Amino acid sequence: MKSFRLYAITGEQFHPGRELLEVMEEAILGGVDIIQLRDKTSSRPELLHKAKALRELTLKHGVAFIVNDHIDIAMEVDADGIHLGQDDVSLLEARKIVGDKIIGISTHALSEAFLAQQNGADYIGVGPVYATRSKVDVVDPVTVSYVREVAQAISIPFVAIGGIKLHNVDEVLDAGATRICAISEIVGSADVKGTCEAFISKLERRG
Ligand code: TZP
Ligand code: MG
Repeated sequence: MKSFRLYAITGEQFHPGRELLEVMEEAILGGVDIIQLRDKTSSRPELLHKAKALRELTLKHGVAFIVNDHIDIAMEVDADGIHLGQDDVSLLEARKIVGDKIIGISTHALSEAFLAQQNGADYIGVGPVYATRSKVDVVDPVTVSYVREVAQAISIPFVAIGGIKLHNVDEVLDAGATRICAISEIVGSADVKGTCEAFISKLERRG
């Protein structure tokens, strides 16, 4: 898997009146190097349409494209990978379908993180670090000290997620995260590109 550091997930509810593609392209121009289509409300044809468009956009810019939940759509548009939660199809089942595509797994506890690592996840999501309103039925924040534990215990790439903003990302990086993911702070920004550039300069300061 190509390395990544700033991961943006779609969240159209955060940019009313602005087009999905326009917002995500701004994010890419600001330095995002991996994008996930996460959409819990659209119909399958709508999802497929968005996935095709984002696949084209990400290919144009050479950034990775991940589809949340829908393995069939990921396969149909030849996405780079899929992202699955603890209640989705199992990693081992998914691996049989997607072959060597990227598989990312959401984790909230070390036991889940170790299992994902052992079963061949390409990366894990670690969160929510802070409280977030971007996900329904979200578990309690795992906290930055948990991020520190993961950084010490896990050897596959992990991405910190959940309530991460420009104003608190430094403490997540201090805890050992080298990859950051955000929805609302990026796509809900009045200056999407500038926000991504600011994240990147904080990431770069840590090397
Ligand atoms: N998984 C854990 S927290 C979260 C997801 C999808 C939502 C993150 O959104 P935000 O707006 O960056 O808090
Ligand atoms: Mg899911």
